[in-house]
Amino acid sequence: MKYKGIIFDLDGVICHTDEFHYQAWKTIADKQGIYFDEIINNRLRGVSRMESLEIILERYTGTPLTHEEKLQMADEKNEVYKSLLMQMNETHVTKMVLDTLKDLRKEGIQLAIGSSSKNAELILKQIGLNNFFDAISDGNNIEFSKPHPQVFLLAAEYIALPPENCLVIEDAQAGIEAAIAGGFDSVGLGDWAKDCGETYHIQNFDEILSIIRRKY
Ligand code: B16
Ligand code: MG
Repeated sequence: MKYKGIIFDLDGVICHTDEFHYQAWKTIADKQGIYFDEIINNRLRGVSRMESLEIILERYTGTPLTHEEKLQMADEKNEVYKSLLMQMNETHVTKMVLDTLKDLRKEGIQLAIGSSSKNAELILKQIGLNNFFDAISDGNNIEFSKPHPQVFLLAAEYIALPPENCLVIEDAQAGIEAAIAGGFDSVGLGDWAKDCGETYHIQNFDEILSIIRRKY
């Protein structure tokens, strides 16, 4: 098999937290009187927290904010977001995702997480997958976030495989770009990671199995 390891993005691939991100950013934006909607929220997929804030601030018209004020807004958003994450539990992972992960494990594939989120460990704990993956590379161990490839390169290093033997699964354009920049083949899952250079495109998570089992 060509792929000996799979690096999964977390938000939008293993589980869905975009609604929580939206609600948390909306709380902050409303407080500051900044226009924010679901369309702008779609631009935040896979993008780091501070870069997300900069996208939201494109609509800000008040006096220029200092770096400290921006950090405070991002911290405030994160507190709201973390309290929303408390609603998550095992039911936030679909049976299809769980069954596919178990089947991939049976195939002897190394399974890693490559997420921009600094809350990846908390999310994995909430959904009951904190002890499942062989390695976790997330927003806490990187200097540069997607579309920079660092998070995936570190994940590959953690599972001791070169990029050419790993497959990256992503739901966002920034993630596909990061995979390409790191020399990884990639799978775009769903409508937000389509026609952006992905090696394969799928609509359902279990289609990963047929890609992995393909003869090259
Ligand atoms: P946090 P992923 C990303 O996770 C989210 O898609 C993105 O919307 C979020 O801004 C980013 O994590 C940072 O998250 O504020 O929790 O550190 O898709 O790379 O798993
Ligand atoms: Mg994602």
